[in-house]
Amino acid sequence: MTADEHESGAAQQRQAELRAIRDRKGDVRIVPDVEGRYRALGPASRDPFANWLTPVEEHYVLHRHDTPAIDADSWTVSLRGDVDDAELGVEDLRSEYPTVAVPHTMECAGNCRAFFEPKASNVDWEVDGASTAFWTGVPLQSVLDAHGAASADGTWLTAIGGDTATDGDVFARSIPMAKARADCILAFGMNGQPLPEEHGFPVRLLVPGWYGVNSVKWLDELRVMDKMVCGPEWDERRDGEDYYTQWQQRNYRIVPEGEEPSPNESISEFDTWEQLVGDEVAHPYTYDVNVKSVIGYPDEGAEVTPRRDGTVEVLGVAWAGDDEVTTVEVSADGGETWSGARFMEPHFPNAWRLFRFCWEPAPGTYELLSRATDDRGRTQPASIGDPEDGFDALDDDEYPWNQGGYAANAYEPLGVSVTVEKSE
Ligand SMILES: Nc1nc2c(c(=O)[nH]1)N[C@H]1C(S)=C(S)[C@@H](COP(=O)(O)O)O[C@H]1N2
Ligand SMILES: [Mo]
Repeated sequence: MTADEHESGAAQQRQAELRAIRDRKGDVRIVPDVEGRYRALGPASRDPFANWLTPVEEHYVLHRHDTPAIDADSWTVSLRGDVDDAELGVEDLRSEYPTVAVPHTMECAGNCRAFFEPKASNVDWEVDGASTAFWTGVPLQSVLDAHGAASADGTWLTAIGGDTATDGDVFARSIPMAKARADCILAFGMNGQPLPEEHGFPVRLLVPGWYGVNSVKWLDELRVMDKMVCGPEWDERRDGEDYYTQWQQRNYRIVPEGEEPSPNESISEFDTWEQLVGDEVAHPYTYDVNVKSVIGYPDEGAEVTPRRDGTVEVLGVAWAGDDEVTTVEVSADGGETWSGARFMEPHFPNAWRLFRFCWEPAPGTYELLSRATDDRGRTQPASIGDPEDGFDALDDDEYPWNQGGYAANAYEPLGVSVTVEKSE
């Protein structure tokens, strides 16, 4: 087989998988991927952003390699490193540990990449790479404790996916042990249903409030370490086969134009925004999600007729990772003036909040924007900056352009244009 034939076989397989997922899910679109590598699907409309819970069918999907065919009866998660070695069967996990359900707004760190100018590479997400589900599984802390895992400050947990690496790049992510023990779960259910194969069947890591990349699907191994995956023993193709640092040290880093991401063995700041504004990490890792909001109703380009009392209800969601959104404002004049929206309770940690704004427009065409602020006083910036400004863009209320198009939370590109008709 020539390299080209191999390439086209892989491309066909990817297309077939994308179509199969779309057929199972229903109301989703295949999201364009400029390099033709990922499997990316998102909701076909803004409807999920006008509702708190995202149906499994509309939950976005993203992964890099083929979905592995896994026999759940024989599948095990291996525990390795500074912990008692073990092979955890999926049924054993279910029966030996307590079951919990946790809400989580999962957002791909590349969400909203389509608004970068010039274009950043890979999947061209608009607002569609974010969804909220209730995840069922077992607390990771109880599994780690039962096997004597190290937990001193500076301990890391590396999760390795069971998807077959396409170019030798095994899907592995490292998170600090403190987060692993605080609220992570080994998940086997989603909104009360068994985990679908494209979401990580039979078991995935779930890291509440942090970018989706950390929630490793088809979990194969958990390794307790004194550093992240970093260094030659992880960086080189072990046995001439695979390497583990691609998704931790190279991709999913916020890197300005013209720079290479510098690897780190350890860091102590896990809030993505704090890494951006602080000095510890030159090229931030995408961990805790930045504050953001999206209007779900009216949808982009909608024509609406006010109710008898002259009002139009604007609905949307706002989230801030493992921080809490405290304020959402809405503007109907492109950001000149802002009014406060109200939250619709209940509020769950690590999940978005549904907001409502009662709007009284005259007939005409409007640009509706939303802007959220978190409990640490951080507000979404207005726009995405230029490559030459680097992280200095923040000083001008602009989110820094970066090579991978990661973690952008600027509000202007996410607005909707709405035409208001005369009320009856
Ligand atoms: N094993 C494995 N896990 C993975 C990925 C992957 O490619 N392989 N993609 C990650 C990324 S980048 C995201 S955003 C989430 C998406 O999860 P979902 O498809 O269930 O929405 O899965 C993460 N877990
Ligand atoms: Mo992602």
